[in-house]
Amino acid sequence: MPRAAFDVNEALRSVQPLIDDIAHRGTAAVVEIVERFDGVHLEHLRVPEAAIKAAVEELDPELRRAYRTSIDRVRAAHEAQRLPDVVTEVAPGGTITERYLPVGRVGLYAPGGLAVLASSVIMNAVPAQIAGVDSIALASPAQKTNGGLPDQGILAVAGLLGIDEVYAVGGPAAVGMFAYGTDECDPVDMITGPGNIYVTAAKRAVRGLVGIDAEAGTTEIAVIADAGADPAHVAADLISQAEHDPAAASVLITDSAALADAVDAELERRVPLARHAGRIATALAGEQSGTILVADVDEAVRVADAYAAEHLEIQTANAREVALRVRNAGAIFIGAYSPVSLGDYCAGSNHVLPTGGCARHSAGLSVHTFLRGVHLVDYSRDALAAVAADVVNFANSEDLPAHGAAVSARFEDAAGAAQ
Ligand code: HSO
Ligand code: ZN
Repeated sequence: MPRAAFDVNEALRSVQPLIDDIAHRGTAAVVEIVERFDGVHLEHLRVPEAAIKAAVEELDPELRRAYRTSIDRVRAAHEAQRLPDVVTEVAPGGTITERYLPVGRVGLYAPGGLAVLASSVIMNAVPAQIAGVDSIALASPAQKTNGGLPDQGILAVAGLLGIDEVYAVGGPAAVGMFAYGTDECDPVDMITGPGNIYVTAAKRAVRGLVGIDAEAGTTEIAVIADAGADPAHVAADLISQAEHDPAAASVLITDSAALADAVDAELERRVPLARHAGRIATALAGEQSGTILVADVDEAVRVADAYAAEHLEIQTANAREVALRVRNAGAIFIGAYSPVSLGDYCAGSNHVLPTGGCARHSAGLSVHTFLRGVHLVDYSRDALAAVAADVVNFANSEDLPAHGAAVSARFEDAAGAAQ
C-alpha cells in the first residue's frame, strides 16, 4: 500500500522566507503574515485572559463534560508514564543517576484549517504538564468568525487545562514566533502540535534551534478483521478516519473475502450519508486506501507490521492475544468496543501518533516527549583510583593523553609524582 504524497521540502521553500522575516523583525512580521494569510489584523498577538475565562463560562454543559472526561482519562493514563530518577552503583563508590528533567518552556500549536481540533490541545498539553513543564504557551489561528480570537473550543480547553498564555497566531507565523520569540512572546525550548504541511515545514525550518515533536503526516487506520467481525463496525471505523482528509488512508486487512465484500457493501451504504461524504469518498478511493486479502491472521499481523499504521484495530477472535503479537503500530485498538474514535477523544490514550510508517521506529506523543534523561556522574576518590588505569590506557589508545592526565592529576603531588 503506497502512502499519500507529502512533500515537506517543497512547502519549506515558501515557508523559509516567512521564518527568516520573523527572526529579523519579530512582532511586526508576525502581524503582517497573519494579516496576509488569515485576513485578520491583530493589535495584540496575545489573547486576553478574560476571553479564555469567558470561553470556559460559555461552554455548553454537555461539551464541558466531554472535555472533562477526556482530560481526566488522558491525565490518568499519562500519569503512568512518569519516570522516577534511578541511581545505579556501577562500582563501589561510583554511581550514575538517571535523572529526568522536564523541558523548560513549550509552545503548543493547535491548527485551524479543515478541522479545528480542541482534542489535540488536550493530547499535547496534558503530557507536558505531567512531565513538569512549567511554562506552556498555546498558539492557534485567529478566526474571523470569532472576532479575531482563536476558536472558542480551543480557548475553553486551554482554560480548563489552566493555560493562560494563548496567542491568536496560526500557521508558520506561530512556529516562527515560538522559535525566535517576539517582544510579546518569549522564545520556547520546544514546539509540539499538529498542523498542515506549511506548519510541518516551519517546524522543520526551526528544528535544532528548538526541539520539535515528530512530523505529523496524514492520518491512517488499518483494521485487522476476521470472518467474525461486524462489517458495520469495520466500515464505520474506516470512514471515521477518512473523514479527516481526502488523502487519509483506510486499510482493511482480512483473511475473509466474505467480510471484505460485506464491508464494501456497508461503505457504499454509509459514505453517501456522511456529512463529509466528499472527502471520505476521495480518501477511500485513493491508492493509499483499500483491502488486503491475506491467508490467515498470522499473515495479517505480518502485513500490519510491514505497514506500521498510525492506528491499528484488531477485530478478530482472541483480539488481545493478536494485538500482543503486533510490533509496529502507533496505537492498537482491541476488540469490537475500542474504536479509534474513542482513542481520538476519551479513551485516555494519546492521539498524536506516528504516521507514514514511522511507527517502525517512533512512538506517539507522551510524557517522555517532554523529559530529558540526564546522567549525574558521582565517583569517590577510591572509585576513581580503581578505574584510573583503564581511563589512561583507553585515552592513550585514542592519542588523547590529556584525557588520561585529567584523571592521573588527581593522584599526583604538586611535583607530578604518583601519590
Ligand atoms: N485521528 C486524529 C486525531 C483526532 N481525531 C482529533 C479527531 N480529532 C489523529 O490521530
Ligand atoms: Zn480522528
